[in-house]
Amino acid sequence: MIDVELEPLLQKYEQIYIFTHIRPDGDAIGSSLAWERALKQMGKSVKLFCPDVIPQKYASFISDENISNVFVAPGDTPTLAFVLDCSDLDRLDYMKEDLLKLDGVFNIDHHKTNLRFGDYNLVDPSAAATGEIIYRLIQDLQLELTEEMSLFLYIALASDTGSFKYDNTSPQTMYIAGKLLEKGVNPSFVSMKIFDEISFSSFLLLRDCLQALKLDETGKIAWMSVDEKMLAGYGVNPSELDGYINYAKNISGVEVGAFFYHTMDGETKVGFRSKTVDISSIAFSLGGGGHPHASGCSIVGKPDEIEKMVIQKISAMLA
Ligand SMILES: [Mn+2]
Repeated sequence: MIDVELEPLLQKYEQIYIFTHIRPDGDAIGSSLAWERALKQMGKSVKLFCPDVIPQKYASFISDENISNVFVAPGDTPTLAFVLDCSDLDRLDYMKEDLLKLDGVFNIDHHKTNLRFGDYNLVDPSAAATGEIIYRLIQDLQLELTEEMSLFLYIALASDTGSFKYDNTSPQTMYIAGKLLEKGVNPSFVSMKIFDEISFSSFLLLRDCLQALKLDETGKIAWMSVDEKMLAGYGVNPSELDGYINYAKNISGVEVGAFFYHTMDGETKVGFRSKTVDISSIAFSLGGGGHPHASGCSIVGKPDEIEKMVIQKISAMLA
């Protein structure tokens, strides 16, 4: 699974950079923060990078945190980069080029489609979240799992399993979650802050989306769309759209939920969720990626044409 001995490799570097993906989710943020704390315990100088802003809902957990969206050149110090939760380097967006300035790239991920782009690769698709892999590394390196690290890892696991509801939730996931609770993590606080609470402005936007929700003639595909103007109208940040798609997917009889976010620059971000079918092939065929039941892609074109094309692709797949 891992193609290098981690400990001797870490001994070679005093400085370590950690990168995670654009539109960071709980796994990206939680696994990166836990790994940062772990490496700091080993006496390393660590910097965290993400090519995006961190959604507001994480603020209460990482208020003292500095995840930079501006790259800082490492100078003359040899620097090892860890890339967490990224199936390919395009997920680093404008920070992709910065990796080339570093001395080694260590890829840690759980997407089965991971391109193994690193000099070293630790890819385990059986892990429900990158946070699961980080938990195991912390154990293997015999580091202290603090309450704070446990909280970060719990957020990672809960995020990628939809609060332990998706079928990637394994006995291993629950075992680790149990160990994290033993460290003092409060599960109801995490669920409320990360998954349940939404701002009132986001609620108003959601109400508009639900009003315009569409169902195809078979009743198996439901979709919603928003454009950047609607978001601006309510003062909603795109990161707050997470979770809207579940309303479409959760309707009885619906197999696939789709969500379209049309931006001003002519790009549409499409999200897919499915109950049982593997929907990721559609995201891949459109240049995106993800997991069997949760994936997404970006398409440039006219909003109504994109919606029509995507819904046709889903219909063809379900037929
Ligand atoms: Mn993940």
